[in-house]
Amino acid sequence: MSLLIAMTHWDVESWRARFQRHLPGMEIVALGEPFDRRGVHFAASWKHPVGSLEGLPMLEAIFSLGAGVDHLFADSRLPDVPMARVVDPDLTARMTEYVALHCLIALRQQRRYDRQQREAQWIDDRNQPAARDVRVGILGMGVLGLDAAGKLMALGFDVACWSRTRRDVDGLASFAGAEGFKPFLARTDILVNLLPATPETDGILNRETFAALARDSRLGGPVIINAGRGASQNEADVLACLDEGILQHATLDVFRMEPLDAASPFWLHPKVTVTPHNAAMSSPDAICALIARQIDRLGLGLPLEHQVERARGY
Ligand code: NDP
Ligand code: OXD
Repeated sequence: MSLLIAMTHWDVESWRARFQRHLPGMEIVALGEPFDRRGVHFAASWKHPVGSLEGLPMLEAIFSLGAGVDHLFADSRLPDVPMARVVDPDLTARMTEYVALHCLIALRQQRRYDRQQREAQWIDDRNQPAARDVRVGILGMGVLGLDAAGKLMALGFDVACWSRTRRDVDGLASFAGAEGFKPFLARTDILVNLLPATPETDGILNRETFAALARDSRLGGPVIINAGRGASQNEADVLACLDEGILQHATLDVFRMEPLDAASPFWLHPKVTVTPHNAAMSSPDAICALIARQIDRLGLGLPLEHQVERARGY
């Protein structure tokens, strides 16, 4: 019985060694080398090549090596077996750190103070809004959104969320579906995107969305933070809205094309913060341990945890 490592861009040998440690009885094989296709019961994928999981007659499950699964659905020939994704407390905590960091930078106007420091300017400015005066709106209230929302509320921010289905969380204003979208945006000063990339969320961060954000922000204008997926942003609209003052600042961890091209205008834009898709790095060991646990569950006849719903696309 074997587990197939099906990845591009990552170092296969370090993953093989980790899987071997966590699954001592399992043969670990990888794309690009000869292996018995009938022996493969499990596949661990990060951006596997289209069609490369076909022709595995004993395949029982596919594991995404990340929290996102858009890379799985990018394969139009994906076998119809159960799929699971990464949900890991360490990854979740890191995403919350990222979101809280960038909300606090916006709240405390840190970029302005950085500028003033470079210019040796001491401006005694007492006009600091309190966190309670700043409305954060989180798109996507799943594992990551919920954790970030709780901690932002603990910092005092006025937090709302938008998701497919409503959330009943104390102190959190919940909006859902198409009818909830505009009211949600209208009370948002900092828009945080933690949505998965699906056909429905493609390009959701666009001019119309930005124009519907609150115009009476204590921060002086709407701020966006995208740590979900690049496919959710219309990049031409982000740049145009920053230049036109419809947006005040954009912090972007994800892009339509990654790595971001050296010629991209995002790099040098004065109102953009770029991070290299590392808002929430996953610990490879934690991922292998999670997959080993899932395989144990299947062996015991239990369903996979964190199962991906094919019809929803996440
Ligand atoms: P979950 O699946 O737990 O949550 C997804 C949320 O998005 C749910 O609240 C869901 O609604 C909502 N949603 C999905 N589609 C729609 C839609 N069409 N309209 C409204 N709401 C929608 O995912 P996670 O929180 O674990 O992760 C979110 C994403 O973050 C990942 O898919 C990945 O793309 C990204 N990510 C980025 C990382 C980085 O380093 N930048 C690291 C890890 C993840 P409902 O609750 O109703 O189902
Ligand atoms: C993920 C990511 O999906 O790192 O885990 O983007």
